[in-house]
Amino acid sequence: MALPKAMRILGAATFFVFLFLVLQVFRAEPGALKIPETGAKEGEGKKESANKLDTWDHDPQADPSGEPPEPLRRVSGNNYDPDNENSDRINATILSLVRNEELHDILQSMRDLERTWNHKFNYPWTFFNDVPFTEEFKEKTTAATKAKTSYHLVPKEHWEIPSWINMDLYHESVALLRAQKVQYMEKTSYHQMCRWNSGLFSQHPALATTQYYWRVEPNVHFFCDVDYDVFGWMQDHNKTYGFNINIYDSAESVATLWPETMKFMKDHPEYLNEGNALKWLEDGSHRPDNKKTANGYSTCHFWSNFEVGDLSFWRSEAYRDYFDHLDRSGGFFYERWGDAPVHSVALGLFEDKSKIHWFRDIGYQHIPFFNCPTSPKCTGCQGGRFTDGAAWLQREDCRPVWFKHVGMD
Ligand SMILES: Nc1nc2c(ncn2[C@@H]2O[C@H](COP(=O)(O)OP(=O)(O)O)[C@@H](O)[C@H]2O)c(=O)[nH]1
Ligand SMILES: [Mg+2]
Repeated sequence: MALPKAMRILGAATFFVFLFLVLQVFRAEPGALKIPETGAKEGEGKKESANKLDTWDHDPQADPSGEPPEPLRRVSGNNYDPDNENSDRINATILSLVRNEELHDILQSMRDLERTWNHKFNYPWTFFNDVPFTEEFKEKTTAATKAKTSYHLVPKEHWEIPSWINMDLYHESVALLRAQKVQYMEKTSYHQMCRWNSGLFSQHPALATTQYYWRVEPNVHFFCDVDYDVFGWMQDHNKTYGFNINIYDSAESVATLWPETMKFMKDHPEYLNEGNALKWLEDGSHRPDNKKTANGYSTCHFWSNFEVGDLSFWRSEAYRDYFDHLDRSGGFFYERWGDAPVHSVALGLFEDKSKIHWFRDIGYQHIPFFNCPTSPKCTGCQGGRFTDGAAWLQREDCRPVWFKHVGMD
């Protein structure tokens, strides 16, 4: 017997409401990314999919986020007090290469990291400089923390332009890459800084007995309360490296980094880790032009002004050999290889990708980019915001490529 018309309309309406609700539930699933596999080959001239909004439906940071998985080491009683000789602190330091003129800016970074994390855990601060720190610098930074502070000179032989660099070629290269708008190409100290951060910081005698470090730059911001021992977490979860922003580099600045790397790998296939992230390093699907200019490297890298890492990796035989190879090739000067791409390529090749961790819960800004979680622990940044700069900066975000190949752990 046919149902009355009103019943049929009600039935259909109920069905559509149900369907709508089911779709909403699926859309809201935390971290659900939509990264289309275009299947396009490099150089097919396919229109570049450059807009973040084209490539994933929303930033995973717009989803509520909490803390990483247990075990998490917490403050309990005086276990992390600054003067506790038997504290639960592990062998780790916060470190910063910084100039005297950046005192004001490093105090800003210290205030934020102390407020959100380190006033609870009291890890020491280790400062490095290529010239002696002023008394004012030492006094003010020491006053900014209850934890220990120490100040160190970078050895001359770690900072000076190496003897094998041909200075005529260097000047010619500077002129050439300046014309290609490579930022900081003309600043010799920038090249020296990138080289030091790539391969020499881990060799500094002041860190000889230190295992983990957290790199902090002047004028960065931290937004979220972090209530666990970040270094302890790295150790307990067997992590080598923690990042929080992943972006593309200026391809011209690293044009021969990948070919040099391939030469090295030809001689040292034994260093390639079975769990490597080669696919991530070579993924040109979002920015094929970058990959082309960088001769095979996507230029996607962990933004190294934030790094939480295990120094053993930078001291490993594989990395020492790799750094020496790169250093000898001269690319820190003839091009403008950054420590970020150099570290990222090495991690992608020599480390198991499961040992690299996205610290989604550590709210952070280094102008012009953010890592901003959606969490009640955060204030001062907008959850899910990637940049407050010009709109085109959105396309610099390459986290989707990392998540595609590795996931969000
Ligand atoms: N002591 C010292 N530190 C430097 C020098 N150049 C850069 N740095 C530090 O190296 C880090 C990166 O430099 P920065 O100017 O922030 O580069 P950017 O973040 O790439 O724009 C910061 O911690 C700087 O303080 C230098 O010539 N001497
Ligand atoms: Mg900086």
